[in-house]
Amino acid sequence: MTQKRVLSGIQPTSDSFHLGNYLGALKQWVELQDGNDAFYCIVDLHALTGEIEPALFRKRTLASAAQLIALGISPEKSTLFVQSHVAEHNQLGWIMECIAGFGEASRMTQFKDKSAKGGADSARVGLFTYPMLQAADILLYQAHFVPVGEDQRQHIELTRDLATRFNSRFGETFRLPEGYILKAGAKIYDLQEPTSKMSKSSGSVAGVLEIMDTPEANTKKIKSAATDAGREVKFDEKEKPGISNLLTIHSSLSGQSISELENEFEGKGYGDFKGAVAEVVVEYLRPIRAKALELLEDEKYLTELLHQGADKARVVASATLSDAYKNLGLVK
Ligand code: ATP
Ligand code: LTN
Repeated sequence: MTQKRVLSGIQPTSDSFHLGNYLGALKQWVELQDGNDAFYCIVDLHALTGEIEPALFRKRTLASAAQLIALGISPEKSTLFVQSHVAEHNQLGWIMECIAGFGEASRMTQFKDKSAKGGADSARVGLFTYPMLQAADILLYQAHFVPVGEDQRQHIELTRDLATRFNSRFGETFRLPEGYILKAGAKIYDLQEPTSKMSKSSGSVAGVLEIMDTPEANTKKIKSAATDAGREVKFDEKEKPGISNLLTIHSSLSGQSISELENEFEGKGYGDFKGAVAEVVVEYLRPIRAKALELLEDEKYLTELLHQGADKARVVASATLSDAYKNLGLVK
């Protein structure tokens, strides 16, 4: 059986990834590198749609690479690269903008949410065209699967729509990708506001469990997580969003099922339960943080590795782009 192509991306928008990124997406990235041909991209151009802090870009891109490797992405098994190193992403991105309708782009909830936060007038055009660049990221690699969290489902649907439209109008060019979105862990919530998603750029500091945080900081965040009325440890997303979120986190990291955890903590209070969650999180992250810090000591190794990744990615991306140009009738 031939290997399946996998592609995904993550923005270098903070010094540290958080547990939502890991459980929603990165854990699946690690699993899918076995037996598949995986391409993983640090999408720095997408990160330009948020606050632009030149001094932080380099630092955060390298920190992202170090964390991805520490979390288990193996540069031998997967192709790890930076989006801006492969110019084909912008080139196909423009084509996708010319295929997409203004109306369908206006329906993207990520755009609506993020632009509403800063006031519609201050939203930049790049935030609006973001999903078309994302479609290019995916289609360039002829990906079968795209491991992402629940919040990205709509962008994957748009990507499929754009590919279908292009193929039927200009001839078979792109594979239709499928989202690879798990049921459990696909949406991890902010610890302080358990009805909003845990987010790098918009979460409350106290509500986001960062991979690079110290054990003490993460323990404190878990112990002061917002809890719900009552004192029973039960999974009930409607009535007990805070406890349900902590149950999902514990279960995803420890491998214990939610019902096993409910039984284990029957008759005990929220305090005991939070202590147990903190221990599971801290022990899980301890070696990962240590490994990432060690990798960050060797910037030369990290940049070389990313350049090698980009060289491999470019081979695939340029073949797809040249097909797309040819089918569009652009003169070679
Ligand atoms: P930002 O806040 O800067 O938009 P983010 O924290 O949402 O960042 P991204 O870089 O946009 O992170 O996303 C990386 C991956 O992590 C995506 O696949 C996304 O679906 C997933 N992801 C992000 N937040 C969560 C979450 N709270 N729960 C589950 N998955 C998540
Ligand atoms: N939009 C995604 C990040 C992203 C991505 C991609 C994910 C950019 N390009 C390609 C999968 C495939 C996000 O906000 N999480």
